[in-house]
Amino acid sequence: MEILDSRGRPTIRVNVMLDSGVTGSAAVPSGASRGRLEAHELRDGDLKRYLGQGVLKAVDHVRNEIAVDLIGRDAREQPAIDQRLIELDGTPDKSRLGANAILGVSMAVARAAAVESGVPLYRNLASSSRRIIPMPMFNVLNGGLHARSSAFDFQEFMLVPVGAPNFAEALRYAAETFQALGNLLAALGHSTAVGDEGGFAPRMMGGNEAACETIVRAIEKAGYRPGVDLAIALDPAASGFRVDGHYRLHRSGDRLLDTAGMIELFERWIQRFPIVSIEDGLAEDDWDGFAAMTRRLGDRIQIVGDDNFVTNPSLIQRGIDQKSANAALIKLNQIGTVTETIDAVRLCQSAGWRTVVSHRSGETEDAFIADFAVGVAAGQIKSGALSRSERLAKYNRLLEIERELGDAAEFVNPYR
Ligand code: 2PG
Ligand code: MG
Repeated sequence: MEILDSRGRPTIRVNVMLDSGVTGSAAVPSGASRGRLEAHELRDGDLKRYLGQGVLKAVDHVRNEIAVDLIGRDAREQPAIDQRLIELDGTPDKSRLGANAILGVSMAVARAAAVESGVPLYRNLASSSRRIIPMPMFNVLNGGLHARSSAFDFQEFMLVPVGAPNFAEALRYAAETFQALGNLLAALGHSTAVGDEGGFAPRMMGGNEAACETIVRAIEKAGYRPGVDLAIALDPAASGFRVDGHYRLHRSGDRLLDTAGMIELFERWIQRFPIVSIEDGLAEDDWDGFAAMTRRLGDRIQIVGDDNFVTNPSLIQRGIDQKSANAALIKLNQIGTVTETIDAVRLCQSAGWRTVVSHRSGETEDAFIADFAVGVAAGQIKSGALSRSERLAKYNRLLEIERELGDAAEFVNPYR
């Protein structure tokens, strides 16, 4: 069925019922700052409904094509189901049936199979016997395409509770700091309205750099030690401000930087601020730049590829070969099935790369990625701020998983 996401735009929810009567349901998220090579999200284009963003065609494909074909198959055979979905679609980017239709079915099947087997979803997805609760990255300042009126060219400024002993404490460190940040912004006379991922989106002077300074102050105000208890991660989402082969930082003083200039800026920042990870610091087509940045900074911080790899094993393989990064962002809807997403994670793990399972800026209350991150032992997750329930749903689910696992739960600082 067609439902609405956290931006009030249509998305798809799929319900699967097995012979036993057991059901599984899943809802598909949607991005704003998308990689060019992501699997295709099918939208109706009918301007009379939801400005053309309806997903009734995708819903129709699930009901009248996918369901008809899958009825009678074994829900426990996720790889076979996903392979069948890929064949049925028949295109390299899932554009015929729609990656949203395909992923909704794939995730709902995984859920139903877990219920049928009487185990939690993370256990049913498990590819490792270790139960690693992911280190979270909490988005606290929003910019770029996620907050068009904010002062930040960079899309995401995140808090990473590297010193927390477990997930519940990590959540507390970050929630207290998020509130301290809100109080600090208010005291400075800035807006505390939030962007698409729940982080604050003020129009403060000084732009990107001031964002990092203010986060450090908030960490201290909350009583924590910058770099020891809480560190900073960035997702500039640089494809969004790439203009004619340059990077145009127009919200923070209209500077035009080339690739080398961007890398120098990051290097200066790493010396000044407790930054542990930079995702999409350069644009998705700047493959040489990514390799240069990894050579220069990769032994000091995590370099994550998102728009360039789009959770696609063949693009990740290219990145591994060219040493373009040392980590990949993992989003189910960039590639379109659960099995291919697991393959992408495994590929990273076998190359010694780290992985960060990620939400999209358009989300739903579905917390699938929380279970997914634990199941595949991803090690890290980002699911937005400490505000807005579609973001908190994932963190609250991780609290539940950590509690349920008890002593079997491991929480490790991936940057050590
Ligand atoms: C990103 C994502 C999630 P979007 O760039 O990492 O934060 O944004 O879903 O808009 O592509
Ligand atoms: Mg990104």
